[in-house]
Amino acid sequence: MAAISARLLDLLARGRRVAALTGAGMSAESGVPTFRSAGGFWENESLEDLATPRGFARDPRRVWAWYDERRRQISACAPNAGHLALARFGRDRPGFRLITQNVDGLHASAGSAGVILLHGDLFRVRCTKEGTSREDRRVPLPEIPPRCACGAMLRPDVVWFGEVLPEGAMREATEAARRSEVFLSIGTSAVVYPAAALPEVAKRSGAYLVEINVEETPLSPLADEVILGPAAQVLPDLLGT
Ligand code: BJW
Repeated sequence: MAAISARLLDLLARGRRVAALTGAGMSAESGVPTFRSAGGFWENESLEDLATPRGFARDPRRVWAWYDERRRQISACAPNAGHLALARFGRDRPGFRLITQNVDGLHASAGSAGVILLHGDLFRVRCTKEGTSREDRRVPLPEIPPRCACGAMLRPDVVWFGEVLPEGAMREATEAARRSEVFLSIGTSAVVYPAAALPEVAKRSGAYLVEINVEETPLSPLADEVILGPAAQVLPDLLGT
C-alpha cells in the first residue's frame, strides 16, 4: 500500500468537499498509452503534426489514421480499479466533482456521472463546416477522413493545442477547484494549460492539494502531499474499494 497520511484519511472521513483532476496516467493500467512517458503516444510522432489545427489542415488523412488507431486501441480497454474507486466515491458524495483531460471515456464507462471533459471525447466527431458534433463509436471508421452528411470533412471532437477548451467546461472546473477542500491531481504531468492551473487555483483557495503519480511532476513542490504509486492501486486504498 502506498504511504497515505492520517491527515488526508481524516479529511476524507470528515466528508470534506473533494474535486479530482485526472490525466493520461489514470488510464495507464487500463492499457491506454500516456502521451509523454516512454512508450507514450508521442514517442515516435510529432505533436505539431498530430494534435494541432495546422497539422490537421496539412494532412487530415495522417491525423485521422492516428485517431482511428487510438479509437481501436481504446475501445478494447476497460476501466481499472482506480476509475471504479472514483465512480463509487462519487456515488456516495454528491458534492464530488470529477474533471478529466482524458478523451477515452473510461470514467463514464466506470459509472462516473457528470464528468467535466476538458479536452473533448475521442468517440465524438465534429463537422468542420457546420460545427455540429455527434457520437460515433464505429471502429474502424469506414472512410478516412470521414465526411459529414453535408459533404464537409469531420474532425475528432477533441481539443488540440492552440484551441480553446469547450465552453463551460473550464468555468465549471475552475469553480469546482475553487470550492474544493481536498483536490486530487491524478496521473497528469501537469504541464498542459489551462488544465494545469486547476490544482494551483485549488491550493490558492485553501484546498489540501494531493498529487497521485508514479513520479514527481512540476506540481509536486506545491502539493501538500505526494503519493507515489499507480492510480489503480492508490485510489482504492485512499477512497475505499
Ligand atoms: C501515472 C501512471 C499510473 C503514468 N498512475 N500516474 C507556452 C507555449 C505554447 C503554448 C502554450 C504555452 N503555455 C500555454 C500554452 C498553451 C498550450 C499548452 O499548455 N502548452 C504546453 C504544453 C506548453 N495549451 C493549449 O493550447 C490549450 N488551449 C489553450 O490554452 O487555449 C487558450 C489559447 C488559445 C490560443 C492561444 C493561446 C491560448 C489546449 C490544450 C489541449 C491539449 N490537448 C491534448 C490532446 C487531446 C486530444 C487527444 O487526446 O488526442 O490533451 S495534448 C495531451 O496533453 C492531451 C492530454 O489531455 C494533455 C495532458 O497530458 P497528461 O494527461 O498530463 O498526460 P502525460 O502523458 O503528459 O502525463 C501522464 C502522467 O501520468 C505522467 O506524469 C506519468 O508519470 C503519470 N503516470 N502511469 C499514475 N499508473
